[in-house]
Amino acid sequence: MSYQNILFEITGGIARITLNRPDRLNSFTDALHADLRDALAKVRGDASLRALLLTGAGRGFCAGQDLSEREVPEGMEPVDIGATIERNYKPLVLTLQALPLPVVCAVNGVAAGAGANVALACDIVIAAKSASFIQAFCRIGLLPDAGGTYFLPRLVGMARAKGLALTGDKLSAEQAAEWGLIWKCVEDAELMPTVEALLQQFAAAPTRALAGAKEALNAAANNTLKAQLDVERDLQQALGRSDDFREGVAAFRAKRPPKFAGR
Ligand code: T3D
Repeated sequence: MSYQNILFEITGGIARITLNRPDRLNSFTDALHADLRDALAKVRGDASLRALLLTGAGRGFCAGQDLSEREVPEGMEPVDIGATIERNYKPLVLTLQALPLPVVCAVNGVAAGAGANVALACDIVIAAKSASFIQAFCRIGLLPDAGGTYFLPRLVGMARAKGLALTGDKLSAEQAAEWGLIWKCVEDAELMPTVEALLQQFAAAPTRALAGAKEALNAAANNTLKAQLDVERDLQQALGRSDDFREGVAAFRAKRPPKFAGR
């Protein structure tokens, strides 16, 4: 599957998307968003998939919006960025959150602006030690978007969220892992082997159970305990009828490793 701005491949039940504008640190253009939208629609439509990887080509993960698309010549009206957020960033973040499989983000280098927050919209974020996270918005007169004001306080608490958003300071990958912003920080050379091992683990996992856990945890952000117990009951009820649950119990009873089909 060939695109101008991303690499996209599917092998062994795993979809892999690589943002591919390395000379511009994989910043988002309208064209890149269109490629991503198309690839993610394919992922959504393929029930055989067990995991998705998002990463970047070259030395950066993603530097957010390509600012060359936002320069306003004297006397011209600025781009309506409410409209571009509605068209591009909002559906991207909502799609990553709603996909019924684990989305792993391998942050291979700097993640700035919407690039940082799209990473945070993924389920498991693993960063190379040399990577960093920058809420760069305040440096150019904007506020964190692409879900930044939602994810940051939930992940690291309000004090750190405000510190990051109001200073635009660079946060190292190591500090991000210590703060709980991301799952893990690993040596640069270990990034792709670590991510690949996790993708293989997910490809053999009970995919519906992982999707259920993801859905329930995402719902918990805004639920009361009672509502959340209802969410767990309903999702678990469906999982109780799945082939993978039957197999999991049978394998446990037979003292053998389970062989999950992902349904
Ligand atoms: O607009 C809407 O629709 C609303 C949504 C907004 C979402 C947003 O993301 S707003 C925030 C946009 N992003 C930024 O403000 C970050 C801009 N980039 C940087 O601050 C720095 O590039 C980094 C801190 C990320 C990395 O710095 P460094 O020193 O490692 O690299 P560099 O030299 O600055 O960048 C390398 C090249 O990429 C360079 O081009 P050149 O000089 O080699 O020709 C640079 O201009 C280009 N580049 C980096 N980021 C962007 C970019 N070009 C266009 N847009 C970028 N965002």
